[in-house]
Amino acid sequence: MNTQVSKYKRCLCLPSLYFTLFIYLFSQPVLFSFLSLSSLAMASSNSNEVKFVPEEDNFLQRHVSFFDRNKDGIVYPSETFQGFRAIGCGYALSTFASMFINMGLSRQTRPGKGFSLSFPIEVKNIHLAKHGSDSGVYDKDGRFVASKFEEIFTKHAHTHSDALTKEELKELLNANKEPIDRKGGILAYAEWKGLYDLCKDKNGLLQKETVRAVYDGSLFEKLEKQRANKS
Ligand SMILES: [Ca+2]
Repeated sequence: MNTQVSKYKRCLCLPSLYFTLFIYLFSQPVLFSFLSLSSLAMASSNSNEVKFVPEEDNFLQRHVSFFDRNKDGIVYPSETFQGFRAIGCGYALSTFASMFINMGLSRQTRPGKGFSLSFPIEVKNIHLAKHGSDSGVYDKDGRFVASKFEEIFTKHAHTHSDALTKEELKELLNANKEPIDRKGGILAYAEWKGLYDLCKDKNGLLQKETVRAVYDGSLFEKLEKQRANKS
């Protein structure tokens, strides 16, 4: 697991990825400055409110709650940034992720509410941002479906029972792809491809325990503790 974690962190430093991120960020300096200041103010103003506790069996809420740094149930861009920094990501990747994730998910998690330039993500509604063509490991409410998780490996882990090769991952994606759901298919591909590239071990295998740790967010907590112990 430690080897996989080290690999994960090394991969976050890919020069080409940083170059792409910098190009994007330099094209949006005014917007990002505004977002950062407004979301920092919002996160700070909520620091004394009742703490939000994700449901124990709701892995999707637990996954997202890692980034809710003040545990008020809302993830602002500044908190997403802090979360990525906490697990060892660089400034550029953390900045890009905070904008991309919050701008992409905010509206769906706030049903019936108006557009907000602070781009808050409501953790309790994160299941509303789920997309199609996924593995079904998160149910419609975001709860972990153990049988679906096991099914990933019983159906597609042909070479090793507790890990996926690159080809087996392609097989999984093709099996999950819904015919008329192009958007969901692209998102699923991006998520699994990113997970594989970042977390595969030295033999090119995506280990079962790593995949599970991503689903419940415990991989993030492990990375944060490892980073804190080193400093
Ligand atoms: Ca928060």
